[in-house]
Amino acid sequence: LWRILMSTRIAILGAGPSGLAQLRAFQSAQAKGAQIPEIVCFEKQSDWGGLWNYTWRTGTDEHGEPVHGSMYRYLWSNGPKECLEFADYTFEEHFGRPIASYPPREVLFDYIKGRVEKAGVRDYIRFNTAVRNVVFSEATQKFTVTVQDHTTDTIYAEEFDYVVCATGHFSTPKIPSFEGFDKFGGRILHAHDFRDALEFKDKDILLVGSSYSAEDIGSQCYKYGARSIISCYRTAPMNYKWPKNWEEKPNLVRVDTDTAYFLDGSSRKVDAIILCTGYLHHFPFLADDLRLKTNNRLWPLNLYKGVAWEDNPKFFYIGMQDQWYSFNMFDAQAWYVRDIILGRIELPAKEEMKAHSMLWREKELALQTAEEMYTYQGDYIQELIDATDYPSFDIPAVNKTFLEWKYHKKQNIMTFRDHSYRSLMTGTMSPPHHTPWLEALDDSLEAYLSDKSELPAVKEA
Ligand code: FAD
Ligand code: NA7
Repeated sequence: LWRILMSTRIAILGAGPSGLAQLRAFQSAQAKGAQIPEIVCFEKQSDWGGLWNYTWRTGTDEHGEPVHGSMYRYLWSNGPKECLEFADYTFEEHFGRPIASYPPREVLFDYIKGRVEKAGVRDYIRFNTAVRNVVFSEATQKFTVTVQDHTTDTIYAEEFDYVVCATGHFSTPKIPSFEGFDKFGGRILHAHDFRDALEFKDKDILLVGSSYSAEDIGSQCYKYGARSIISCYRTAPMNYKWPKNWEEKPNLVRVDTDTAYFLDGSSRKVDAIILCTGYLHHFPFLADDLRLKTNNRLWPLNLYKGVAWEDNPKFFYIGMQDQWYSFNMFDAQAWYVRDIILGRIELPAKEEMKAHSMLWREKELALQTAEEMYTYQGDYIQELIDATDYPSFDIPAVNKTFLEWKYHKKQNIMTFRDHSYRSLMTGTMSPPHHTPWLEALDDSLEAYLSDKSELPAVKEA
């Protein structure tokens, strides 16, 4: 077995949180004395961290690649950090003390990097290297992975026994069109290309969509001084208690040069339209028989245990589900994939895998409330971590934290980030942040970690 493993090669596609989880999973087995196969991780950007690695760029990058980044300036965690904490590397370990519950992007980026720097896995990654093509040969039972190295501007191919696709699915925008878009005088952009809320200061903006991007980009624009905001929904309104200058309407029907018309017959002048209409699972570099085709949901089909490609279970996906849980779910998946590859977990026959997946799909179809949805994802994670040595953590308690988070959002969508929660890994209660989110305009790591409030000092009488 040892010899087989030593000559085995694994390709990991992408060095975002999911790909990094896969690297850390193998390194952790190695640290405990296991022999691990040869690993190559291909990352098209020049640094790791995936979406958390902020870029000002939109459209195409300096090499002509589609820009991966969908994150924007002033982005703060949209859920409590206590729900995404790594079970093997806590926030307290990283920052040396407890910190508040909703860190801005740069702080989470720092945390993600801290674990993999400690694990020493950077050398496995070939940066500036975009995956162009992945095919499997029945004859050799190997994958050929073709990549373009932008540093040397060369295209080359290598063979691998296993491939783990961790390229994310919140990067290729889903862009619907509406009547009159070709005549609208203002800017029309997708959330993927939104970068700085200050662009919309003193503007009247329209957001299409009613999920996380609409909620958060709208909140950003409100915070940084948009004059008015309309968000519109196709299926269901978000139904938060919005500030006075934010109105929620049924879906957009059409626009003309400066006005948007809605399903309820109303209309409003708007300066810009931001399509918060979600993303496509997009894998143009995969052969058709390896390509996951799904919408954004909790249980995409053809993935046994949410990770193993049932038609060819030497091919894996990490992080392809819609995400309530994020970082620790990618971990649970990565440890599970690692153990399949190391021969510690045996896969059942294809029919059995399919039947197991269908049970999860049926349960998914019955889900109605948010509470049922994150509990479902928690149950899934529990099933995975029960099978590996990933440190177990209190999933029912994480679910309870999600419930509190939901409640705080319902209470006040502009203040939910001022709340604190207890770490389920260390038991420590998070301190409150020094400045209410709505007043905290500086989102840098330094500002967040300092003790200094951004509120003007109150003069003593
Ligand atoms: P990604 O982070 O997308 O990383 C994928 C990596 O693959 C990237 O580095 C990319 O460059 C690389 N790649 C892609 N294609 C190729 C290729 N062809 N060749 C080589 N490399 C390639 N989650 C939270 O938990 N909390 C939040 O607050 C939160 N906010 C979010 C806000 C926004 C705007 C978005 C879009 C997502 C947010 N998320 C949040 C969810 C986010 O999906 C996860 O946190 C996490 O980034 C997913 O990790 P990933 O590794 O699966 O994908
Ligand atoms: P989501 O969560 O996939 O949501 C997409 C939203 O876009 C959802 O409200 C959809 O409405 C709406 N949508 C899609 N197509 C249309 C059209 N044609 N018309 C109107 N509305 C439409 O994507 P997000 O970008 O919000 O969130 C992605 C991640 O980013 C998330 O995990 C966060 O962590 C950050 P529907 O309900 O389908 O009718």
